Amino acid sequence: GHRAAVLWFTGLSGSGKSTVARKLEQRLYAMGCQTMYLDGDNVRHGLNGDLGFSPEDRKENIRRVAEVARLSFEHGNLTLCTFISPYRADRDFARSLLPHGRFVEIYVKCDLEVCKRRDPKGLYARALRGEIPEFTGVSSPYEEPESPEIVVETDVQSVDDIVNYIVEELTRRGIL
Ligand code: GGZ
Repeated sequence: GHRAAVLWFTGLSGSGKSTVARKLEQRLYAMGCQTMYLDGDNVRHGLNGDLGFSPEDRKENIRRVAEVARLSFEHGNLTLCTFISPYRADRDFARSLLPHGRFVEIYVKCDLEVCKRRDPKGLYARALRGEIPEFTGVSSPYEEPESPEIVVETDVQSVDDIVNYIVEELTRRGIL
């Protein structure tokens, strides 16, 4: 069993948020946990298809998904959210919707140069050519978390090690 919680992954594009969250969700499912997964790229094609990447639109993007995460939490799910969520104030808003201890901020740390090198969708290359305005890390800021519950480093640790570490931390925190 598990206690409901929101696992909020934040980090640069290409940092590995979705890779880690997908692996973790598989692991949680195998443990018998009831999960829900909200992903930036996905949500932006549907629910938030009307939003772009200005600071105001990112704020609204996070506001809506934070509300959906709250509903999912209230339903009893371990809710995984992967959004760049570059602004501290927006992440703190998401945190404010949940009871103390039930919002777990996971900073998926990865050197910007490594993200640019990975560039799985070629977005950094396009952004560097000036073809994508307000691209996080290139022409739009990323505010690092100041006191996240969990920090993982995808340019240092393997995905399996990271998933094991998160499971340990969630256990230590009484969520698993
Ligand atoms: C950042 C952008 C941008 C701009 C498109 N800036 O790596 P991806 O491709 O698959 O995931 C990124 C996704 C970011 O959406 P989020 O909802 O997570 O962003 S935020 O929390 O800041 O609202 C990236 C793609 O959309 N993408 N344009 N300008 N990422």
